[in-house]
Amino acid sequence: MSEDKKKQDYSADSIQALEGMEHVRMRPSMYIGDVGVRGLHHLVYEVVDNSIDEAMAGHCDTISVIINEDNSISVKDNGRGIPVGIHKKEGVSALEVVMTKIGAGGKFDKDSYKVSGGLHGVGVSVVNALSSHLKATVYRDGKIWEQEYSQGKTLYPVKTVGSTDEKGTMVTFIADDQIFQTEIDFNYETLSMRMRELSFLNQGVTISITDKRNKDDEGNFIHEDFLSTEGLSEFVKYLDATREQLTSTVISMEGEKNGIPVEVAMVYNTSYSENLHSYVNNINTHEGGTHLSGFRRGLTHTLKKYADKSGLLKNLKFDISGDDFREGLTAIISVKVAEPQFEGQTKTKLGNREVSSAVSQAVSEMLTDYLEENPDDAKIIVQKVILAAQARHAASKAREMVQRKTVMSGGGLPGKLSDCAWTEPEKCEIFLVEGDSAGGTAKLGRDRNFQAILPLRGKILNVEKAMQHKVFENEEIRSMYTALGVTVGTEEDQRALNVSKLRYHKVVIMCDADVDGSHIETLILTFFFRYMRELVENGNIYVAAPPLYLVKKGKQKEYAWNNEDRDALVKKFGGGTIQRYKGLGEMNAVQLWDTTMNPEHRTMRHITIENAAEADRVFSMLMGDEVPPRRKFIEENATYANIDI
Ligand code: 0RA
Repeated sequence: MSEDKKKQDYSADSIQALEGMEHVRMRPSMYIGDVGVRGLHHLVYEVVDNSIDEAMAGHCDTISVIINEDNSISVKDNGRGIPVGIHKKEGVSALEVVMTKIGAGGKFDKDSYKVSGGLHGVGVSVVNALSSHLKATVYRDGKIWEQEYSQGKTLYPVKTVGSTDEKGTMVTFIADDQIFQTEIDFNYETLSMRMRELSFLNQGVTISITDKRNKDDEGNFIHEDFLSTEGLSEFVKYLDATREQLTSTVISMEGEKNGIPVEVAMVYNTSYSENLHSYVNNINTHEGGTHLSGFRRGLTHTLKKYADKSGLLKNLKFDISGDDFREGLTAIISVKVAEPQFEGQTKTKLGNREVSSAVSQAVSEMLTDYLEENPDDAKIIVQKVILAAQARHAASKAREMVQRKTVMSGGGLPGKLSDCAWTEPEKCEIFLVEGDSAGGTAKLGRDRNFQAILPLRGKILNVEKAMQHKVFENEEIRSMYTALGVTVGTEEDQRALNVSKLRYHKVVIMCDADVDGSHIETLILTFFFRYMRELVENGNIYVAAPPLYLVKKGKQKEYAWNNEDRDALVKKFGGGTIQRYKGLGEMNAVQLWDTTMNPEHRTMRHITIENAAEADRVFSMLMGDEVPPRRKFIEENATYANIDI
């Protein structure tokens, strides 16, 4: 190729690269999902994923994530280092290609296919495009190489800045505040949770996180090291730490089926809930998909076959359904798929057909071996399944009552509900209010056009510890189903939830701002998490935040939601009296409207599930039998047990 032609090609390519970068900045949500808190944190995951790829290729065992004081993020690994030589086709350093070409990723490393890759698998160049500044440092061949960028644009060609005997890559970026609609402020818990999860999913890789914005009591930066030597079986034990295991061992397997790496770990516990978490290329597939259906099929088939053969089902008077095999089961399924097809509302449902039989076969083999080798455990498991089937029969009656009583089937709304006038669910809200008296105040204070009130009496049932039929028989819970217009159970699937007739798109839990109130709030959230998960996933659930104080001086009066604001108000007014609101009942209707219900002024907590596995663990801990971990959690989380994970 002539020099002229080369130059031409290069400039054509660089124009293309620029266009790619501009497209990312114009339509960031297409690449990172959204430009809110979630998207912001995805930037970190995207960069870490590149290091995880390097670890999975067997070249790296340590990854460090640092939240710097200025909320810039550094991710460092001890891999081979991104190549810095001239990339033949592009005519510039490979590092520059990786950092500036959208979709370049690790494509030119033909030996290792790209298996990780963020929710959208978009590559570190997208992070570069959305950063006001980014610096890439490569430790390789005895030298330290560096290149910096601004909004994805190269500031200078790759240069050497020193020598080293280390190997690896470090990326430091500052998210661009022109792009994000939220403050550039990383949540340590959110990042730490994801790093813990990644360490379970990639056993043997040490992933550490350091928060340089905060120090602990000893004056050290907040820091955690995650290293899982047992991978998924350790993950399962971590999730079930506060549950009672039914068998002494976790059943697990790791292998390849039809060229697809499959890992599974599972254990039965004494609870009644099913906790399946599935991953594709380290991404949590909330909506499931072919790998999950493969798991279910393999599990049902193998256990049924074993139970039939063992004669334990001989005198059973009713059928056993797929659900019965999964009651009290905690399991993780993790597969690596070269070209995953993601479907579904949130693009977290695996579509690849071939994965289903791979997982189903893997599970069948693993479980058949286990049952043959552990006949005592096998018997315990089959007996648990039989109990589940019995309970299901008892529950189906109770559930039918929930169904029959819903509005859609003409059963009428609960008497305690003060409904709103408007009928368009998009515009309507329902407040689930602790206690009849606060319910009365809320009813007076609300805007009756679009706000409905459902008072709930006292502590609702702890669904974490109750069998299904008890849940469906509970009056408060029944009134929630009816008021919300949500039904359960179809001919084919007894547990199927139907939220298509949801009568209010905002469901607001409103409890007292005290310990009891926060307990009730947790009970209600547990119910939604276990029995109406879809509403949580669809973002329908909110928690109202009533103020804690009213500060008054003369004619001036203002509300405060925490001690800092309270003190600031006292200072602003130059003294004054402080009224502590202990409960909603202490406010009159106008005050409740002003502070907590009026969409113009209120601040509500939006409940989302960032990390379903962790949410599951927290709920089972908060609501389970073991008191010490619960106390510890509540103490660590100050006044409120914070469960919006
Ligand atoms: C492609 C080829 C090679 C390394 C990498 C990519 C690489 C990328 C990242 C991103 C973060 N950390 C990374 N570490 C390595 C190496 C090719 C070779 O050395 O032969």
